[in-house]
Amino acid sequence: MTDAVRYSREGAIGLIEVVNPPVNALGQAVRAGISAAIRQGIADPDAKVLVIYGEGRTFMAGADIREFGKPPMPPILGEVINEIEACPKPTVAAIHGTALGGGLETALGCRFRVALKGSKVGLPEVKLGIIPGAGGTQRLPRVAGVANALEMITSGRHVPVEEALTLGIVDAVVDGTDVKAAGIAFARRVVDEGLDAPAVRDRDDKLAAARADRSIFEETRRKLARSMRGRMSPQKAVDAVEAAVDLAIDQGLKRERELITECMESSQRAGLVHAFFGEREVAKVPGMSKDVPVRPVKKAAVIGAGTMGGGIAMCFANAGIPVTVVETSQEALDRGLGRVRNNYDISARRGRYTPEQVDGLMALFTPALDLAAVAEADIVIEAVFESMDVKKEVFRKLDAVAKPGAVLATNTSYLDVDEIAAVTSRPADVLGMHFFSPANVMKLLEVVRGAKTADDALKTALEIGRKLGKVAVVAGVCDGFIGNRMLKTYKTQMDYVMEDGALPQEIDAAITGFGFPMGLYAMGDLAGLDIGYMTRRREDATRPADARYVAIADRLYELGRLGQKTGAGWYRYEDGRTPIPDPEVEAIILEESGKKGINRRAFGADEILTRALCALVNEGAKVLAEGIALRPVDIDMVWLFGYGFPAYEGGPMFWADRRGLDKVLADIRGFADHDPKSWQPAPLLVELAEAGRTFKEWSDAR
Ligand code: 3H9
Repeated sequence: MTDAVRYSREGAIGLIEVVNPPVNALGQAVRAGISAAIRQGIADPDAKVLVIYGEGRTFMAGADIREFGKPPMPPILGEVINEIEACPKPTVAAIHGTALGGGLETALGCRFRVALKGSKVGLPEVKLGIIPGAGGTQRLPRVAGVANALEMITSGRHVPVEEALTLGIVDAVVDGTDVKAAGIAFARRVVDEGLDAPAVRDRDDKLAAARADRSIFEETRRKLARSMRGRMSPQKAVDAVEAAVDLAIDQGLKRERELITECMESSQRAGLVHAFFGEREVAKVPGMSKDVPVRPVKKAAVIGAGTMGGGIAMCFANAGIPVTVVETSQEALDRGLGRVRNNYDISARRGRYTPEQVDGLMALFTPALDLAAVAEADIVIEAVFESMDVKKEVFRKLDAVAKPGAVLATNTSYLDVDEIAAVTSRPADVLGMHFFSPANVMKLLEVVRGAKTADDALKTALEIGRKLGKVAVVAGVCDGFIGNRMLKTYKTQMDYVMEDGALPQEIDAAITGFGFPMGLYAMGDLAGLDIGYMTRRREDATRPADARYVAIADRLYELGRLGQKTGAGWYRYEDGRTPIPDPEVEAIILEESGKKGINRRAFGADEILTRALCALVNEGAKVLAEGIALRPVDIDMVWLFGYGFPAYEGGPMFWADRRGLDKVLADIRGFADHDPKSWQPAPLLVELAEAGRTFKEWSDAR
């Protein structure tokens, strides 16, 4: 046996304990250990029943994801589970925490499953670009029925064990916190009451409905083609469950193995696993000691009750943190909190909250008209109008009233955080917390570290981000930080492509074809064309006189085409939200190209996409070299969680590494031949491409 699995006995109960912190992942040592322990249990003459459970905070949370992409190390999990299932003595899985993926598959290899109240089970493999590969697609339908199994496997949902009990996935749900005791108690019932159950492989009754009416498979495939557009593994999961219905179990298991192998080798798996670890990695700030304390945050304050301020305040309330919301007029305050209430009421109508829960959430808000009301807040987030003068004024006042040690954050999306910090007597407490709109929905939070921001203030902001359910990424100070700075370069290139020959719908189709949920211009219509217009007017003063300037968006703005809210922008809208290409826009584009004497040419989707991605990667390389982003993975997570970059592509820097930086550079050089001014290859990209290295290798070596 290995150290990762222990065998012991209490009376007639053989105990197999998995000890592989933090989540008892089923790495090679655990697999070998379980296999050995099962054999030991079989050989132990005094053991009548065997109980498998996990030490620490959880049952097994699945296969060890770190082993993906490496040569398989025997024994493979499917074989170990077959061994459990073939065990001549009854086996009991005692579940606490989460039994996910290979964890649930292991439990399904047992004759019985008992779970502590509050724990969860699920097969979340599709979220990693694979399918359950150790029998989950064959055994789950046999206990839960085909429809339930398809829903669970294709969504990856973590199912509360109380629900799993009604679905037939677990046999008992018990109170208590001691999983070993719960396992032993259940095992005693097996001995004393002679409880018996067939092996899951021998159960066929729940497959009958889908055998009689197979329409569920096509229907599920059709739905997934829409809801999981571009994703390979959910479709493969349907194939695997269908095999459970069509084939004898051993053939079904074989088919499942073939299908997971295809998924394992796919680039989607690589991208999604990068996203899984990336989401966790960004929380760790290189160079920051573990000993840096987090300041306690019991109360928060948000200055400004506009769309952004209201959304940020909702994040705190949702996390159970009381929040004071400050505005300058009663009217603005009423309007802001009215919008918040309305948002909660909508969620309540959709069944997310009861009316009492909404009242409870609203009770966490304290409206205020005087900035002095923030005096007790441990963190204050300013979300006022995006103007340096206005923000400085707020921070001067904040400095006078906020309590010592409070973290003072600005929600600016591009302004210089150091300049704002400098008007206070405590720049070490000042940083940026850039939420994305709608703030209560979007998962990205850029935490902007100023030159003088203290480590503990930064760590506190990251920790708060985590509590609010965000993916918090550290960024340095520059215009637009990580995300908006890269967005600007990419958008500029797309504007050039439009002026040189493509239409908005062609550009958007290339982008959504890659997997973004929305096109760049449809997104602009959603945000409102007034936002970009204001930004461009702000930039007028600093834009070099000889810079190429595309005025198409200005023309639309001047016509009152502000996007969805006015029924027209880059597209026109008949139902308020479906973009319809508009000949009027095309005429304006042709006119603007004509004014500059541009001989418009056709752009294929591939060229558009390559230009878009190369623009992102080139700017990303500059962002990295300047230290604005700490690692390439930080850029990737910004783009996944803030801008809809398809998770299965991993993010722009991951995409570039996989494509090969030499190829990316060659493309950029090709574009530069025609437009050297806007396509200057980033020095870091050139250095790495010429050395045959990747962004990740460069980052890991630092
Ligand atoms: C599978 O099972 C395939 C099989 O069907 C077929 C095989 C043939 N492996 O999330 P946390 C690490 S696919 C390796 O912060 P929480 C994680 O990176 C698998 N490492 O904790 C982190 O490391 P660090 C199906 C893993 O309490 C640490 O553990 N299973 C794994 O917020 C703590 O994680 C899944 O997809 C793993 N499987 O959440 C479940 N899981 O401290 C994936 C976690 O160095 N896991 N780590 O940053 C989860 O969803 C969450 O981790 C869980 C706990 C809900 C369990």
